[in-house]
Amino acid sequence: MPVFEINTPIETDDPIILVEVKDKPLAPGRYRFRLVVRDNDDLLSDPSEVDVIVRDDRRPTAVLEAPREVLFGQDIELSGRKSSDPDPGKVVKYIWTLMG
Ligand SMILES: [Ca+2]
Repeated sequence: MPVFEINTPIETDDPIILVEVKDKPLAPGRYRFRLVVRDNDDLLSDPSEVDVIVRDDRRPTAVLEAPREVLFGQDIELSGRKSSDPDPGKVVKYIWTLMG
């Protein structure tokens, strides 16, 4: 299995890859993965990115959900409903920011 290193692309022919952590678990935090695909004409896609959160056992974890795309002029609903805090804690405030 390939081993992921920060900012080092791994190329596969398979559309699925497993990020194995059994020898080196990822510390709690947010990890961003990027996928670029290449076609048979050697053309590259724009990157698609997703954040994966390894949950902390004490601090709350924010999970922000939003549509990946909207039509021009359409409202955008953001949801923090999947945010959580390990028992017996609970999330009591949501703090939203529009980034540049
Ligand atoms: Ca807590």
